Amino acid sequence: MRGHFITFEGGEGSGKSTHAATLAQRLKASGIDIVLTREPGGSPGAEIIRHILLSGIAKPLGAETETILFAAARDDHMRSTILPALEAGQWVICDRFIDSTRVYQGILGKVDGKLIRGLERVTVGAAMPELTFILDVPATIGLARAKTRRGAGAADRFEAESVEYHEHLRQAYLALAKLEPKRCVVIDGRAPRDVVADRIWAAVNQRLSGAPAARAAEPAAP
Ligand code: T5A
Repeated sequence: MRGHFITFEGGEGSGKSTHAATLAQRLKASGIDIVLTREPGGSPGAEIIRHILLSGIAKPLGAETETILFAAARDDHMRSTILPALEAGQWVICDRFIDSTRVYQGILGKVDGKLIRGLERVTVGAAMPELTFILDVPATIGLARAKTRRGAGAADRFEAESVEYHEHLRQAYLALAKLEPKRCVVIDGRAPRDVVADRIWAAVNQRLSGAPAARAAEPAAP
């Protein structure tokens, strides 16, 4: 049986890593076999490309080259981590995925949609996420959280962009969610952590077959 594929998206500091990890723990505690992963990265080859992208050394090459690098990382991640896990019946939770490319490179970076869709077809094909949580927080809140979390460390390539850039990003995610309401669930990331976690848990149980609540409701085998 193929496992389920869930992704977390949103701006910087919106709580993706926190809630991807919380959901993974809750599913594990319910007896579901989970792979928690992230992009860019999630496989040895893709982690090398992550380092190049987030250091900012590829920025002077332009948004198209960055898009191709994100796609190269995704291709390795799909083949090494995501597809084998799904084929083995595990559930995959990924912190950022294709919507990050659509929004950061496509909408903000103005990279041609044809290139983005073509790379998506080659790297992801039919293995699209079934459920995507878009954590929504105003850019000022997200950037402040990201800054507190990183402490004295320097902002990475994308965190270093302006507040206007990040607010535009937020609106782009909300527009994307409207285009794909079956897959995307927008969650208010300003709510307290436990409230956000409970909303995510409820959506997983409502939308995915074989989720813990659905399994509990199934009649016991004779
Ligand atoms: N990128 C990525 C692209 O441009 N294209 C692509 O195709 C892909 C895949 C990745 C960068 O790469 C870009 C986008 C990104 O800029 P990253 O280091 O992986 O960079 O960073 P982010 O994904 O942005 O992750 P962040 O760590 O900045 O943010 P998260 O994961 O959204 O936030 P999280 O969970 O770490 O939380 C931040 C802080 O807020 C607190 C947490 O405890 C933490 O301290 N927090 C809350 N506080 C109050 N209330 C809540 N409800 C809270 N939830 C979390």
